[in-house]
Amino acid sequence: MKPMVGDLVDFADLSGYSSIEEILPRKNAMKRPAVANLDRMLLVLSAGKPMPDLLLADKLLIQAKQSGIHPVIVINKTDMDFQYAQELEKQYAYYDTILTSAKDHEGIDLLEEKIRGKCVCLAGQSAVGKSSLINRLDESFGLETGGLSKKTDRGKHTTRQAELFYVENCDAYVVDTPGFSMFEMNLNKDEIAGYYPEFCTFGKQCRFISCLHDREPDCGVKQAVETGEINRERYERYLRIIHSLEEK
Ligand SMILES: Nc1nc2c(ncn2[C@@H]2O[C@H](COP(=O)(O)OP(=O)(O)O)[C@@H](O)[C@H]2O)c(=O)[nH]1
Ligand SMILES: [Mg+2]
Ligand SMILES: [Zn+2]
Repeated sequence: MKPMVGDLVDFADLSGYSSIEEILPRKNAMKRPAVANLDRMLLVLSAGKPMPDLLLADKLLIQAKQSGIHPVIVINKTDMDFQYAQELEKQYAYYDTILTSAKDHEGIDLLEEKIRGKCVCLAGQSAVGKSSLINRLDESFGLETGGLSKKTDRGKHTTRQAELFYVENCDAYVVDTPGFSMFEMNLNKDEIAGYYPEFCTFGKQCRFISCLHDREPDCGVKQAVETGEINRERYERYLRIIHSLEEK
């Protein structure tokens, strides 16, 4: 069954998976954002306002991997702070990343390459430019985009439902999703490291197979953080995630 363009997925009702299944027969499903049958998740980060919530980004990357969905990191708003965009690219060196500016029509060709022939969703915080990027793929979509709320510098949540679009010139189905700011993960702390590509590489050198890369001696991951081969900020956010899971 082919998905119908313009189909709406009720994002507010997370328990209502049946409505999504009716649109797209599921081969994989992610709870947040509530989308199914995806080849790829495009995680959009903003290099300017709103500043990216990288803890949320890391959790989404874990979630995508766990769901068997290949993540692509789209660093948007490069026109606002190109240096920071490059710094983000470095933090996520073990991922597939592209740099874009929806405002200046930069990197749209790279975006097209990443979605060609695929079914993808755009995920990420509110106001990072998800809907703006989809408009750049086909201006006739005319998606509503929103400014930042002056008071909070947070997004105004213009997109309220996950909506499916067909991009003709690259034969791609694209799901726009509303932004969100947090979610709970249903994972055990000892599973988390397995979803970090860079930890899998350097974890082979840990003394203990069950190493959490936290307080254990002879840890290959901690050594790689010291040498700069693993990004320290990514590692520190990882510790925050596993410690928050310990508290529960
Ligand atoms: N400077 C700049 N602003 C952008 C860019 N992309 C989107 N915006 C602006 O950011 C705001 C939020 O965009 P929107 O597409 O609604 O974000 P969404 O909530 O992620 O769908 C709007 O005011 C856009 O015009 C960009 O690349 N550069
Ligand atoms: Mg939007
Ligand atoms: Zn270790």
